[in-house]
Amino acid sequence: DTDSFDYSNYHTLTEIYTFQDMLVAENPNLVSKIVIGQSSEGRPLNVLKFSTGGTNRPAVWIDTGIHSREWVTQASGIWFAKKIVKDYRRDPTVTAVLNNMDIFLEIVVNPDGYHYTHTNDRMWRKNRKLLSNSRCVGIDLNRNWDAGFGGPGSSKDPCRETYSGPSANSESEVRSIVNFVSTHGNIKAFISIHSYSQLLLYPYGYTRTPIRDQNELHQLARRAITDLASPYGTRYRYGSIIYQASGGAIDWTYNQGIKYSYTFELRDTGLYGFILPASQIVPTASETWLGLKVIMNHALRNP
Ligand code: 0X9
Ligand code: ZN
Repeated sequence: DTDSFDYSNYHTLTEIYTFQDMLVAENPNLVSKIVIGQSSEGRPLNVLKFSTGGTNRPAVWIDTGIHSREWVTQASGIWFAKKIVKDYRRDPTVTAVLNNMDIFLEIVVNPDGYHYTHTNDRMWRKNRKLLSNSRCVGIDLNRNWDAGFGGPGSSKDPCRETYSGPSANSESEVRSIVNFVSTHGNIKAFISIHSYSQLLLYPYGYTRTPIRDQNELHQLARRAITDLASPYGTRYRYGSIIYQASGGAIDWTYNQGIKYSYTFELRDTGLYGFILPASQIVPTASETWLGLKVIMNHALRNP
């Protein structure tokens, strides 16, 4: 069961799929699983829905693992899922959020890449789409969104780590989220979680033009990283352009009208980088959760 699940270690894709099904089976009144699509290699794209009722309630979206090698993010996603279930009716913020909003959590946005990091190449970042025009494999799923697609900080070369793909939304893993978000129509916050660098970013990444809500998102980011730092003193930087990247998820969601669009870059700042020791999973997830709660609580109380 999910009480004896080992949250302090990394897990294979199969183990994560089993975890998701166990959590649903144990909490049928709170958690359900939605399959929003299939990866290019045919794996299910699972989203956990945490809901206490209502129809099409305003919602928070959280995703982890769009880049497969960022293992602390999928591990944190697992921890968040369990934390939500444990804290509903115990923690006042989680309870208030879930009494009024739904939470959608996609723990493994890039299952093919994640599987590949276990079997072949721990440092794989992109998906595993085969290309007709190149021997190189995969598209960067955080360059494939329809926001400044193909611009600075992305590459047209399939052999590069930041290859944008042939066209915006060409990738099923992206298109499935785009369809889900568009059809839902009532997402208030969209938080996409990466590692590493200890950053909290808001739009835009594709242009230096400031967003209309720059001031509000900046202040909210400051409050989020302040709470995040409280248990262990982990220091984050925050802002919009810390480095330029085009075709990213949160720029698209922001342009869709989802004001509270953020990207976290979790621990560390480079000592271990993507290969963060498993002993840091629970500390990383738990401090990040404090930052997430600040954003969710703000989204609950503000238009
Ligand atoms: O480059 C990315 O896609 C993200 N960094 S990562 O090292 N995890 O690959 C960050 C994208 C955030 N967008 C902005 N630069 N604003
Ligand atoms: Zn990333």
